[in-house]
Amino acid sequence: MKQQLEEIRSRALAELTGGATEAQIENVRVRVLGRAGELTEIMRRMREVPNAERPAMGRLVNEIKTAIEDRIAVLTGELARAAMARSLAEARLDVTLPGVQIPRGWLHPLTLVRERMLEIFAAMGFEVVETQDIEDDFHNFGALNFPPNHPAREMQDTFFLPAGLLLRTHTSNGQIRVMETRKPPLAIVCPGNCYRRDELSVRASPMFSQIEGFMVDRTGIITMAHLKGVLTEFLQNLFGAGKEVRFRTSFFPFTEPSAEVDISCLLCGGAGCPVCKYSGWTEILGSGMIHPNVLRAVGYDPAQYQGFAFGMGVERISLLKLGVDDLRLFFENDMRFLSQFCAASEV
Ligand code: 2NL
Repeated sequence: MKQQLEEIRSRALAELTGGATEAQIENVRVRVLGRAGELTEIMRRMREVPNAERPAMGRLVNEIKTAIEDRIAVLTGELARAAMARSLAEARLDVTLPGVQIPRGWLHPLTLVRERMLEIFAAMGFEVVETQDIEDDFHNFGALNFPPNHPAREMQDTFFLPAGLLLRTHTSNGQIRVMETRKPPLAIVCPGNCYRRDELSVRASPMFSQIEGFMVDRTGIITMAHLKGVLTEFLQNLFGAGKEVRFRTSFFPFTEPSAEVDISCLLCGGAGCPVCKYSGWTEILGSGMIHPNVLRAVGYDPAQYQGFAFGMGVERISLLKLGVDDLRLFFENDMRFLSQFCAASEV
């Protein structure tokens, strides 16, 4: 048995040399130390050994077992160190390299201008209400005192849909819907997209956006003076305190009296230049006192309630505000254009 043990030891240690692979090491471990391994087998036959020799034989078995286990631990450690060294050499990581820049988005210039406009109205106490783009004839035309044969109601101006519906041509529908469901005092602004059958051009688009607004209370409370005050405050806040504001008589079916509102030309400041066609003024928005027929249509008694309303195009104001000369640039989404407004917090 002693002879056998020495053979197991010398064979195992001969195989467990410096160049041994992981597989070779594992082979030896299973063959010698495994559950059915050579040393385990010897242990099982220990009772064949005479009593006197048994302790010495036991010590020898343990000594060989420990020697082989130690050798395996050393070799396994060497293999692991070599693997780590290889991995460190191959996968070099430079933690000082700059990271991958993730480009950061920003708001579209039309959104920036619209938000700025709404902010000014909100600061004056107006509430922002959004309603649907698809509307019926009553909320887009009828309630707004459009006569039955008004040209806006014709096929060539408006996108009509089946079932008597259409794409709203202004955001007045939102105001009609608010007045139908709520009682004054009300101060509301309605932003949103509008649609008209226009060719896309430098100054027109079949889809555009508006902000309309109105303020209504009992007769005598909201007057033309409030119209002038609110719109002057709005325009001087948006375009600069030094801008002059002018109210000019006009006509809309839904207001009486009506006023067009101009500001002194942004380019020449009123002196006259090709942009303002030497008038010194730029037309910005339309306004007026809400027509009694409109008040009646939403169920308000015109003898009891009165107020003003106004409407303006967001694209037109954006062109002026940002110094852009072609409306189509807002819709093409060319990054060379949009990126000029990525720091436009000063809008
Ligand atoms: C313009 C002119 C205007 C209104 C819109 C309005 C709405 C209701 C009642 C009365 Cl519900 N009026 N809106 C009033 C005057 C002018 O827009 O040039 N827009 C671009």
